[in-house]
Amino acid sequence: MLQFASALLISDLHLTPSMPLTAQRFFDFCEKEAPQVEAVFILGDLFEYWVGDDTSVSSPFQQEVKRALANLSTRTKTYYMHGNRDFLIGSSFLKKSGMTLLPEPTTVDIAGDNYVLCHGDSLCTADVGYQMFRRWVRKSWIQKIFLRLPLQWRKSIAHQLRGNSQVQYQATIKSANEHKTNVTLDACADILGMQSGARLIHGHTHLPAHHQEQLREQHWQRWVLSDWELDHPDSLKPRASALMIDSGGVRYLDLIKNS
Ligand SMILES: [Mn+2]
Repeated sequence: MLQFASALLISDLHLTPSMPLTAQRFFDFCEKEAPQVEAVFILGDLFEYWVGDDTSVSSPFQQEVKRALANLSTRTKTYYMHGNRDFLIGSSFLKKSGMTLLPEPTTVDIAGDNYVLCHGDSLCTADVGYQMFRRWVRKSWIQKIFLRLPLQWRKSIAHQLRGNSQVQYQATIKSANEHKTNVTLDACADILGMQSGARLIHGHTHLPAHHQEQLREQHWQRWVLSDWELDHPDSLKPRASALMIDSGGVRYLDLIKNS
């Protein structure tokens, strides 16, 4: 098992050229906070969307993110796990950025405790439609076909899927059905196996919090990572944080106050 004395965990930055302040905070994070720990874990949805490594060559923005990651990975170990928006990040981009891909879930030892890491979408098992969609798009033969489509087609498919999930997401929140877009106790218990006192860390739901949870005989702690949003402060509360783990324990690092 991977072992580290200290780590920072982030997810759901949803980086895109139209959110320059969020991107800038990430570049600063790579320079300032990240090199101070032994390992950085990016638990998915680093990018708003990803339609193939071949597109990054022609995108100055993706090149800039790649350079920041490549520089960071020379100073501290940088691990990446696929999210539901950037699961098409492939070996070419990983190699150029110096990140090591982790399978989902992965258990790591940080400062003497075991943590199970995942992006989080696989835990939202109340959303049966989404889980069906997820099983399809994670099939390698489907991905191979998709990656051979012309770039404009790929972009337009990705755009439509994003639009759908946005509409659905908002409808779900309004219909007081929000448990559908959150993780279920059953899925958490499943992923942790039968180990009691286990520790789970994930992103995806954009609901950062520390939970003590229990299902039947099993109990565990769960930390949810925050998304990053620094570009629309009028409509939404600006937010960006990382989870810091070292010999001092587990805590959220507010990256807005500390910028
Ligand atoms: Mn996600």
